[in-house]
Amino acid sequence: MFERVLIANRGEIACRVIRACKELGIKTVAIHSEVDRESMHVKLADKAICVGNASASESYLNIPSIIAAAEISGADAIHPGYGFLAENTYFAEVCETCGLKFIGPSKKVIEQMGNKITAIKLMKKSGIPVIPGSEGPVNINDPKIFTVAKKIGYPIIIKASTGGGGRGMRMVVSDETLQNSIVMAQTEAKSVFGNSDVYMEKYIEEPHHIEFQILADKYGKISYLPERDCSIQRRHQKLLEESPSPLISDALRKKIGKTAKNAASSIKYTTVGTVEFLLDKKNNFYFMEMNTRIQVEHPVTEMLTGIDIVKEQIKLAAGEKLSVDSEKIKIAGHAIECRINAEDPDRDFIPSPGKIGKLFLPGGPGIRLDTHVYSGYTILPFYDSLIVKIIALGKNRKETIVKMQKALEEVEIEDIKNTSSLHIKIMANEEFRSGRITTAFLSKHIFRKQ
Ligand code: MV4
Repeated sequence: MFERVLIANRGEIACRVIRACKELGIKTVAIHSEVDRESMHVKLADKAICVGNASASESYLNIPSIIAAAEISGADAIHPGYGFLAENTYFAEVCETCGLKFIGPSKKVIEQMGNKITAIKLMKKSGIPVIPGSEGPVNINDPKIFTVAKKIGYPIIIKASTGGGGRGMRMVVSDETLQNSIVMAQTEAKSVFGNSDVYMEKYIEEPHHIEFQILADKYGKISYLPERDCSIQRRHQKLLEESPSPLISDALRKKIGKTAKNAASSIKYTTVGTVEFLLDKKNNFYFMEMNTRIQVEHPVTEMLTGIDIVKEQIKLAAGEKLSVDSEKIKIAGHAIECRINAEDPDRDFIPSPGKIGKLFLPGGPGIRLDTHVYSGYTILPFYDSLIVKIIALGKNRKETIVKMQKALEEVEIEDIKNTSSLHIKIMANEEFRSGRITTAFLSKHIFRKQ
């Protein structure tokens, strides 16, 4: 097992990882920017090192400074959390070169899955169902684009190969606008991700976004955990996640879960990761992408299964054998996570940073809070706007929704506009309560304009 882990992150996920390390008897090193001295992760860690200025590019993305901090503090491993350097192939490689264990899969797998075109090609080759599409990058001068369009049929979606978060995505409904949309997608992809490769896919209407958590050791054992339904997103940012999905039967769970396991196995995946699928109205499911990191929504699955995914991740990275079996997992009811962000829902979700006054957060049986904030803490404008993740676990979906509603009603974050009111609306919505949620839910039922 590792002796000392450096956590190359901030916020709630840095706190989450530090606590997991402490439970495993591992010493912890926090890094922070100039403006993050008062942050909770700095207080929780055994040691903290300032790695640069407020701007993430000068601190949490500053690879030379982070590596220097690890060497000076005598760390033997680095946990990247999510965001920042978590899926950066070059960072994983530098860690390896410097004799620091990167807590994640191999750099080769990070690279393969980071490029969606490569990922889809690999999955297709292994017999994993993929969305009908161009199976490679497309260019406007290539007449093949019209052949592909004819074969898969409109509507079509154009996606950036190294993209994510919905940037560079374009919907196309006919041949007339295809070339134009490809150019626009390429231009956006180039400016946002530095890579202009885009590909075409059949547009699946009102799909469900479901994902399976995977755990894998380096001896070839792989397990999958029950799915998370992440269909409720706003501008491609997840707002809430739940598990199990209200629309998936035990038989379908097993079928997609085994597919997720095969997907991970085919690329010799190690540690923890997530395989994302789109599910259409007829229960056809398609591989969409694989995330090679711990995700924001991992606590939903932890609540549901009692498995500490972060501790497992660290143990697997240290070379321990996987002790979790998919077949033996007990689903303890139903879990929902709401992400409360420092954003103003009445002003198009503009960020609302600033100093928190009085702070009242919910509690009680079946409520878990993952947060880094406290009364008097200043939410900084430089980083993401997540204040707290509220996770509720009840006997069934109905009880969990009630628990979550009550928890949300207890939230008071003085002086900071936040999204708890939006979540209260969602919990009260009949369509949501019925479980008929697709990716179109928010625009249809919550943000509907008169
Ligand atoms: C899609 C899709 C329909 N068909 N791909 C991918 C990234 C994610 N943030 C949005 N993505 C989608 N990819 C095909 N071929 C619909 C979406 C989508 C979506 C997916 C999950 C949750 C919310 C969504 C909202 C709009 C579009």
